[in-house]
Amino acid sequence: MSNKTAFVTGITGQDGSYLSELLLDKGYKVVGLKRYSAGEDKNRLKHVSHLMQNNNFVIESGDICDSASMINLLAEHRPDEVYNLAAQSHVGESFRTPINTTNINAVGPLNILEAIRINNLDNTRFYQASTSELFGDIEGPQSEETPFSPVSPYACAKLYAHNVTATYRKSYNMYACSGILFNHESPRRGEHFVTRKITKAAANIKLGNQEILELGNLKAKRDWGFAGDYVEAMWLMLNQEKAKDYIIATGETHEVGEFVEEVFSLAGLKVKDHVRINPKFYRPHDVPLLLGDSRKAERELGWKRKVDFKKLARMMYEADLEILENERNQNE
Ligand code: NDP
Ligand code: GDR
Repeated sequence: MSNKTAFVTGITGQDGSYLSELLLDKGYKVVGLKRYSAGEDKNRLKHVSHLMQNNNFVIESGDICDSASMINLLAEHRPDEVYNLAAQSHVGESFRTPINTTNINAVGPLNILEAIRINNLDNTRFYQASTSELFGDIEGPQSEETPFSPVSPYACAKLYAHNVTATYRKSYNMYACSGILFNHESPRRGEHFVTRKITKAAANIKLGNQEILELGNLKAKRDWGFAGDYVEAMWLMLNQEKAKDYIIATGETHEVGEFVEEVFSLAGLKVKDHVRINPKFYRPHDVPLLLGDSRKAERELGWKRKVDFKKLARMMYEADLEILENERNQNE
């Protein structure tokens, strides 16, 4: 068992919860960063609430945009590993809030790198959550050799973070790397992302709570994996001899429309009876096709995905159905 400390930003998000479970299982102390909110914390922390009794799990309040809070928290905890998962992670939203997105997704990681440097944390390893969105218009298969061509404020800010992480690695000899992760989903996926929006709506329609699901571009193709598989790759990347960037993907691509078909057929529903297109959900520019080539990670890290497209769709639909049925039973 490890007696290391990991500092994880984005603890209230999908990946923060799976990564915390993995690290606690390995014996780490996990310090999770949560930003202040005037609202209830209970709901935001629901995916990690089962970890709260664990003495090795600590929540700290802070914000990656506030360099003072990053410097102070890293000085206090002196972590062995820092995983920067915090982001404004919705690509569509980044067109509506480009400045906020850039502050969080570009300046935020820089604040953390500077906090490591200023505190002389020479042995601290840094993981940056990079993304397949960096490839933008360059159609797949995308590997570590594929050039970047971002097409959203989200991806432009993430490209800055990707580059500045490599710059700190080269300039200060830091163990700093980026995982270029393709879309990964789970029952804990935020409800505004397309997979979860679809599985939740199908479950609601099945139970008679909803009639219509409105979506945008059904033609976009995505390489969808399971978040639980992907957080293992993050840990592997920080536990090598040398820091390197890796692609993490399934090597399969599917249209958004195929995900709809798969989930609606699980629910025994006809897509044409319930799904409508609303231009409101289109983006000014959408990434057309993502298909990752993660052979380098498979070869060098020994990483392999376990959950495929159909299993993922079923896992998410069944989890949403169960949540809604439990809610209905509680209200009866
Ligand atoms: P989520 O959107 O579920 O989680 C994002 C987290 O970041 C939330 O906990 C959010 O907190 C936190 N956060 C946002 N702004 C700040 C801030 N200023 N200071 C501190 N915390 C902040 O994302 P995922 O878990 O899905 O993704 C994790 C990371 O991986 C993100 O960086 C994302 O861009 C990246 N990524 C995700 C992929 C995916 O398919 N899931 C693929 C490739 C990359 P709050 O609750 O307060 O909003
Ligand atoms: P993405 O995920 O943009 O790939 O970013 P999202 O689920 O938001 O969109 C996937 C595709 O579905 C199309 N789409 C819709 N999307 C949403 N959200 N809502 C809709 O109603 C809808 N209808 C169609 C989108 O246009 C797009 O083509 C995710 C995030 O997790 C990023 O943080 C991460 O970096 C990338 O994956 C890899």
